[in-house]
Amino acid sequence: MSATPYEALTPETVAARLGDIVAVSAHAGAPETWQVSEVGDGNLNLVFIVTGATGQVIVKQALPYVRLVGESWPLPLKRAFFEYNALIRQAARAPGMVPEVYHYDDAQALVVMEFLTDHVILRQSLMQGIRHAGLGLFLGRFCAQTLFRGSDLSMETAERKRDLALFADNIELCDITENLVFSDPYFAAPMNRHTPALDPIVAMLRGDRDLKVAAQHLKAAFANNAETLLHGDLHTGSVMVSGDKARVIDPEFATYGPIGFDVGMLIANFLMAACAVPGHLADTAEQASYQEWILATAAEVWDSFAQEFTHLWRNERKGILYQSTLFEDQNDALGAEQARLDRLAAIWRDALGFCGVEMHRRILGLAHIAEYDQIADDTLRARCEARGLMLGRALVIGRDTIRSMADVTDLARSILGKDYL
Ligand code: SR1
Ligand code: MG
Repeated sequence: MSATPYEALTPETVAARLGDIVAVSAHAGAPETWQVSEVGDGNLNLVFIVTGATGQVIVKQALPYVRLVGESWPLPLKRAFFEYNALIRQAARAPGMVPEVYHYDDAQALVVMEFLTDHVILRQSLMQGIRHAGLGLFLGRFCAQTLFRGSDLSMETAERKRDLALFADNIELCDITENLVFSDPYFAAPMNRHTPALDPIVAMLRGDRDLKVAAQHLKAAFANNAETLLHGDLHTGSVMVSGDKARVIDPEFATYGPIGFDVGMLIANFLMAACAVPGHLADTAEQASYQEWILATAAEVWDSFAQEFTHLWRNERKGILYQSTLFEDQNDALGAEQARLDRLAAIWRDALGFCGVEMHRRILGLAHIAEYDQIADDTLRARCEARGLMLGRALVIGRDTIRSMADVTDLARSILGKDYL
């Protein structure tokens, strides 16, 4: 179908338009048997589940505009190209952690990929109070493997520079992040919205010069520090889970940026889920216990990231940075360890900052999260969101002095126990 000009699919046209692609029918069976439903609940794309006689596949197609807003906000189809290229790199760098790609069509801006049987979006699971064993471990390892192996710590530098140039063209999606995450929350940008009861806190945050400056320092790091290939939108809506199994999806925002960005965004989404627990679980003892599980999982993300990063540093450091020629080969393993600790400290500081701004933009900006939005009671929602805003601020402002995940979870516990309205 690549000769055909782009046309958005519908459930009715999927079989006619994809039925003769062997890579698809090999998984779903003969097109006459297909049943197709559109299930996209994200902000940008169409997502179809194709169920056939022999199996299921996912068809994800970019729309030429932002689905959340409509045709008034055009968005290039080439994001499918970046998603495809990111997925195949992640599959190589973190085997078994992302869906397998079966087929890519550039002209139709679509990727056909593995259907993850029985999996649900992690965000949904977190609203139901479900625990997933080993989730933090998995996500921390995913971050370390993709972020280390996409950087000059690991890659052959010519290949990294080619990838840097390739993903630098993901301009419009970077522009979304640059505006929606780092700038819009800190002034009354046209597409922003927030729960009205938060007005006094919002005014306080927008009048906080140190916070505004810090957010711009973080934006500078995101825009300028092309350290590694990021997932670029690693929140709990980009993770699918089934019991103790998990996969990471949706890397269409992939770009070269600072290692701490993915890690910080991910931790932010766990912290926000913890803030939103009173809006979803009725029993107060259950609320407290589930919040503890979420905080422990957030801590596990960082701990397992740092542990896997350390393993990769010691065993796979074959790029142009911190060469073993200068350290281990000179009988100076301690030098390599000192450098590793310095790098991890810099990633940690960045991650705390990115974590804080992500918490702000999901409450004050255009793109909110279901955990907050699905709390019907305005006052309860505002109470939960206020804690998220205050925790976000504490992380951004405190990123030089907060030393460990234990500090973060202590801070979170203290803020979860307060009422800011
Ligand atoms: C206009 S797109 C809004 C948000 O949706 C995506 O999932 C990204 O998080 C983006 O910032
Ligand atoms: Mg997405």
